[in-house]
Amino acid sequence: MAHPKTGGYLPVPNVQELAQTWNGSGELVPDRYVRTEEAAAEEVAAGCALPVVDLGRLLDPRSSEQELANLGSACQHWGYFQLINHGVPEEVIRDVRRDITEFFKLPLEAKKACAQAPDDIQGYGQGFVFSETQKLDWADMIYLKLRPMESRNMRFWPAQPPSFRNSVDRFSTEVAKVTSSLLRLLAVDMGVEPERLLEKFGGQPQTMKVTYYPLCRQASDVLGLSPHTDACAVTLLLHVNDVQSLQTRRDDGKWHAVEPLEGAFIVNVGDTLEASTVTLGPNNLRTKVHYLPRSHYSGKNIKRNAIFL
Ligand SMILES: O=C(O)CCC(=O)C(=O)O
Repeated sequence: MAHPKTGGYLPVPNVQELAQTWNGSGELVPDRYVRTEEAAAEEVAAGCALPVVDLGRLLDPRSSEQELANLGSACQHWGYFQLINHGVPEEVIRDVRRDITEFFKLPLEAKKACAQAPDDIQGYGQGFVFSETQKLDWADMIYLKLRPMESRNMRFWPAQPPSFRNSVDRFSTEVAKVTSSLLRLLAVDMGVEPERLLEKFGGQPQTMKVTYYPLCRQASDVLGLSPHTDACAVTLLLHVNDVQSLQTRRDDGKWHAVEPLEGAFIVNVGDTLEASTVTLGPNNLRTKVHYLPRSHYSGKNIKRNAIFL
């Protein structure tokens, strides 16, 4: 998602807290969250055939050519795919999910120990609030810079639960390996030298956004997250629970509901990767492919961990 400025966001009410009292109140959802027309604006196609890409097969010389065609097609027609056999150990995923879940269960005051600061987009709060009158997403989040190491500001890293920092650190290391492999493979698909994308994006910041979408009694009137594309090269999304609500628009122009496979990363082509399919080509014209960046979300009751590179 684009970060139009590097300063902080305007403070708004905590949605998890609001939902806790409002859901049982019988009152209508506060007007700043009502987006009935937007939420109903577009039809969602039935069923989901989001392509599944197997990193193990991509890295195996016996199957890499066939799987690379699968990867390329997913990036060109969907801008999205589910990545399986990605090699991140199960316990690393289990631990980060557990600690994220525990963090959001903490009382508000404890979570606020790592609240966003006025001049920084990191920390616990809400994202992309730039005006007192804009409509709001039905979600809270924590956003952290993970890499390079010197970009980490531990003031925003939860100290509760006590294993949180270690879990996120291990997760970040594993995800960095996955993204390096993907960037090499995507370069091959684009028809440029395998190291070309790594040279361009390898040193770029890795950030993590964990979003909590509280249950909403008026779910059809709110949006968990406004439609957007991601400003980064690639996003790896990990579902923390099994509530389905992510939607994506592919090149047929329709929205498709994503049904995540257990343990898979949902990988999203970001704007800068899409732009690379133009700028890295011969004479800066175009590589042999053109990727599609697109994503949309309208979540209701879910925590999700998105790593951006
Ligand atoms: O939570 C999701 O499913 C999507 C997250 C996302 O697209 C974002 O934070 O930019």
